[in-house]
Amino acid sequence: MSNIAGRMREAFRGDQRVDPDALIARLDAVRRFLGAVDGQVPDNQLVAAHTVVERAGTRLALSRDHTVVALAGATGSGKSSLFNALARMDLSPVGVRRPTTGVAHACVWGPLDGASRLLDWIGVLPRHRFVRESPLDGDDESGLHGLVLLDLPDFDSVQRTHRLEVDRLLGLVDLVVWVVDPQKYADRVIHTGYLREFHRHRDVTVVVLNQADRLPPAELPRVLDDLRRLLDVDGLGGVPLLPTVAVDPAGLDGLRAALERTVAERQAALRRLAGDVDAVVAELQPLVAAEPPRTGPDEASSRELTRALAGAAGVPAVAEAVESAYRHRAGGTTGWPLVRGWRKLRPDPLRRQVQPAELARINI
Ligand SMILES: Nc1nc2c(ncn2[C@@H]2O[C@H](COP(=O)(O)OP(=O)(O)OP(=O)(O)O)[C@@H](O)[C@H]2O)c(=O)[nH]1
Ligand SMILES: [Mg+2]
Repeated sequence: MSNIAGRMREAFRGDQRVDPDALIARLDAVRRFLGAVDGQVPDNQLVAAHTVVERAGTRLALSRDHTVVALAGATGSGKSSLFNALARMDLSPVGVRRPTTGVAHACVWGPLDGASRLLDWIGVLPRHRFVRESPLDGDDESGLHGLVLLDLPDFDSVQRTHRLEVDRLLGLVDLVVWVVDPQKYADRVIHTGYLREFHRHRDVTVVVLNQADRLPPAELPRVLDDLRRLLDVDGLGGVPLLPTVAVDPAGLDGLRAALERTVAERQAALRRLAGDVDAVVAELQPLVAAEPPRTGPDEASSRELTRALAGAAGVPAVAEAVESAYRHRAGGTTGWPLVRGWRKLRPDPLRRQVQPAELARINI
C-alpha cells in the first residue's frame, strides 16, 4: 500500500503545480502564434492547436470547483460496475450482453453550481446525470466533493458510435481512469490505440486492474508487474496502477483515495490542459525549427513569432530550436517554411492579430 501511495505522489507530482496564470499565458502565446501564421501554414497543421485553445478557454471558464474523471476501457472491463460502486448506487446498467453502456453516464458529488453547464458542454444527456448529495447509510462522501465521474462506453466497441463517443469525451475530461481486466490488459488496442496517446498526460492518468478477484492471489503481483512494464513502454512510467474489485466495497479503497486526492488538489483540469499545450507545441515546433528571414520587417515578425512559441512551450527544447535557427541564419541557409508566405503579411502581423487576453479575465 505504501508503494502505491509513493507512486501516487510521484505520478501526481503534487509539488509541481500548474499555475493558472502561467497556463493562460501559454495558451495566449499559442493563440497569438495561430493568429500570426493564419493563411501561411496549411490549416490541417493547425487544427489541433486551434482545438486546444478553444477547449481550454471553455473548460477554464466553466468550473474550477469540479474535476471531471472518466472511467474508460474495453467492453466488460467493469467501468459501469466501478461507477456504481463508487456512487454506492446502481446508476448505470451492468449487463451480460456486450457492449452494455452506449452513452456516457455522469454522477456529481456536489457542489451542483456549475455542474450542469459543465455537463452540457461535455454532452451528457440530462437523463443520464445523477447527483450524490446526501450521505447514504452514514457514508462519508465529503472527500469526493467536486467530483464529476463519467462512465464511458467501450472504446473497443463493435459499435462505431461508441468509439466515436469515447474519443470525443476523452478530449474533454480532466483525468482518465483506464479500466483494464486480467484477460485483456495486454491488448494492443488498449496500448497503441489509447494509452500511448496519453503519454503527455501522465499527471492525469490512473490505471486500474479491475476484476483482480478473478486472479489467483499469487498471480496478482505478476500481472501487475507485467502491466507496469507495458505502461512503461507506453510512455506512462510512474502512473498510479491499482488493483480493484468492483464487486467488493473494500476493493475500491485505493481508487477512492486516489480520486479524493485528485479532487482535493483541484489541479487535474489545469494539468490536463497543460499536457494538451505541450502536445500542441511539440506539433508546431517544426514550423519554427528552421531558418528565419535575414533582414527587414520579416525579421521582426518572425522573432516575435518564435518568441511567442518559445513562451508557449515553456520547455528548453523549443527555445533551443529557435536559438539554433537564428544561429544558422548567419550561415546563409534558406528555407524557413514560414518565410515563404511571410512577406504577404502586413509589417507587424503579431500585434495586429493579438486578441484581448480573454482568458486572463476568466476567474479561476
Ligand atoms: N468478479 C468480478 N466481476 C466484475 C468486476 N467488475 C465487473 N464485473 C462483472 O463484469 C461484467 C461486466 O461489467 P460492466 O460493469 O458491465 O462492464 P463495462 O466495462 O461497463 O462494460 P461495457 O458497458 O459493455 O463497456 C459484469 O457481469 C460485472 O458484474 C469485478 O471486479 N470482479
Ligand atoms: Mg458499461
